[in-house]
Amino acid sequence: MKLIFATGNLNKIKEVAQILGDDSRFEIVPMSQIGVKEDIPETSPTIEGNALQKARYLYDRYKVNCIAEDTGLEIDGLGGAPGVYSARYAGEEKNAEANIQLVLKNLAEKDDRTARFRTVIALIINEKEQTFEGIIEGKIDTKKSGNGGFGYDPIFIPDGYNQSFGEMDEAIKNQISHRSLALKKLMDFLNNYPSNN
Ligand code: ITT
Repeated sequence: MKLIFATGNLNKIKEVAQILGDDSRFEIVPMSQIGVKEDIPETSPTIEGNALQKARYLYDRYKVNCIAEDTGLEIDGLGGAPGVYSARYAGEEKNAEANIQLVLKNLAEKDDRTARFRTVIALIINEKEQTFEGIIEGKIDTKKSGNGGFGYDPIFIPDGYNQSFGEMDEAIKNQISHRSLALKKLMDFLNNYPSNN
C-alpha cells in the first residue's frame, strides 16, 4: 500500500525509510513524486494541528492516502519553546544553525535544561483521520556536538545516553527517537488495518 508523505524535508523521508526497512507492506512515497513541490502551510498553534493540516492539504487536493508529521522541541527552561514554532524559532528562513544558536543563547542563564522532542504523525486513509504521537525526553547541552542527524540534533542528549543525537550512530537515533516511536504506533495500526479496505 502506498502512502504519500506530505513533507518537503528530505531528512524525514530518509529517516522514515530507514526505520521502516525494506520488507514493509507499506511504501512511503515523497510528495515530490506526485508532483507536489510547494511548502505546505503550517499555521496551527499545536503540533497535532499542524500534522493534520499538512495531511489534509494533500488529501483534499489529490485524494491520496497520506501521512504528514510535525515535530517540536519543547524546552522546559524556555516555557516549552520553541515547541510548535521549532522550524522558525530564529526566523522565517528556517535555518537550523541560527535556531540552535538562539536556543543556546536563551538557555545560557537557565538551570533547567530538560527538554523533549514531540512528533505527531497524521494519517488519512480512506477518508478517516488518525494521529500517532512519539516523545523522547532528554536535555539541551551547553554546546553543539556531532555532525549527524539534522535540525536540533547536535544539542539534544536523550535520557540514558551521554552523546547528542548529532554524535550518535544514526541507527541508534532511529531506534529510540520521537519519530520512530510515532512511526511504530502508525505501523501497528496499519498492520491491523483490513486489507480489503
Ligand atoms: P515539513 O515539510 O515536514 O513540515 P519541516 O522541516 O518544516 O518539514 P517541522 O515543521 O516538523 O519540519 O520542523 C520542526 C523543526 O524541528 C525543524 O526545525 C526541524 O529541523 C526540527 N526537527 C524535526 N525533527 C527533528 C529531529 O529528529 N531532530 C532534530 N531536529 C528536528
